[in-house]
Amino acid sequence: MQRTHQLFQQARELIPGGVNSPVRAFKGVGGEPIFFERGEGPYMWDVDGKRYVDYVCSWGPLVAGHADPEVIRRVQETAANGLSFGTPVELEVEMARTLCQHVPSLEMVRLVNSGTEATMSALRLARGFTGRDKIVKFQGNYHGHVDALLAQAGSGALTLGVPGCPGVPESVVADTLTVPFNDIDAVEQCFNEHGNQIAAVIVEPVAGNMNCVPPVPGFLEKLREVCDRTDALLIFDEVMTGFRVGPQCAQGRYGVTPDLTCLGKVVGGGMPVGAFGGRREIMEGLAPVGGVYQAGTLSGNPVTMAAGLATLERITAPGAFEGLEQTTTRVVDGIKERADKAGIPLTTNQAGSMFGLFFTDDAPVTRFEQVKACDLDTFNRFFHAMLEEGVYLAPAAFEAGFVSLAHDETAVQETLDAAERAFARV
Ligand code: HOZ
Repeated sequence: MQRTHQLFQQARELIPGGVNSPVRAFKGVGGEPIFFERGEGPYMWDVDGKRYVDYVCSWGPLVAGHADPEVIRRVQETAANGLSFGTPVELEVEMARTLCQHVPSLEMVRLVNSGTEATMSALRLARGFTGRDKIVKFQGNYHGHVDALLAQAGSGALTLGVPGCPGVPESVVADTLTVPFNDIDAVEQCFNEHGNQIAAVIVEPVAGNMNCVPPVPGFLEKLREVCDRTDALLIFDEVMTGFRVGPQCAQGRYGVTPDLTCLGKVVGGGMPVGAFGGRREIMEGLAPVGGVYQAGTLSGNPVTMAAGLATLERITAPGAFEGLEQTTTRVVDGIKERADKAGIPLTTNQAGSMFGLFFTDDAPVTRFEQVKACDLDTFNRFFHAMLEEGVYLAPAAFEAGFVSLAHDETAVQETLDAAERAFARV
């Protein structure tokens, strides 16, 4: 680990914490982050030459695996013609058409450069459309680092134990109402108190930033019902779940259609991207048609579109998603079997190609409080043991895991053998 250690020392001098996104810093699990330099299929190699089976997949986007030859070919071909024009390009029309075809709620879509931009813009649009200010978010859900949405957020804010966020004025979060995820009664109560002032409810339909927690039956339906009753908009943040929990995203899987949808990650196939869309009458509130302003120099750039389109073709091909889901089940069930054999309490969740490992016997895990009560020390020991065994899991107990189309039988078996050895020594 010589070179990775040296690079981290240099990085710490030049970049706050040595990282460009907090969860990467290994603060939750201890130790130092690893620098990587190459990926192929289900594997990636660190700068010291060690190989790992990867279950982070760049935090979700790499559903086709690392350096998928077709994705790389399309990126190279497109890049050769120029990286960005700051004008409309044909590939963004193709992307918009592809998204509207596969995502049930989309009639129109706007492309941006990150999931954070997508949620921030969707919120502004919802407020502009309804003429109301209040928004409802769920505890432990994370919607990027949007000021108004950092209240009781998951992901890095949770891992680092940041209760609020310095720099976010109280006035900015004054209209953010937070409710426990998967708590239907709390939603009802919140709407009874504030219903006619609420512009929107924003939710990760499968929570993926408090580990992986699917919705309980009736939860998403309840959100749809209260929004319909009060003329609030329902926003699904599918940045993580988009093309990850189903070929029609979470809204297709659970049969609940939001008014607005935020996307990112898989849609860019590993290039920076975000998107938000929904019903035409709402989307036409955006400038230049309507008055809600939103813009971006690199939005819809052709190279990102090429990577995203090639990736979406792979995951929406007939049978592809079903195969990916089966592989994920084999990984998750296999790890659980080995934990049981070793006598270690482990509960698992799975939604499509996303999964969660919880060191607890309090099953099923459906609530934020249960997630926070898990045995973090055992998770951290397991994480490091897996790392030694050549398996890269997310370096925090509050992040979901991801499987790709490239995870074949060999990679899965390597993972399960590694888990058996890791459980023997945690
Ligand atoms: N927000 C991401 C996890 N939910 C982490 C992104 C990163 O560190 O790259």
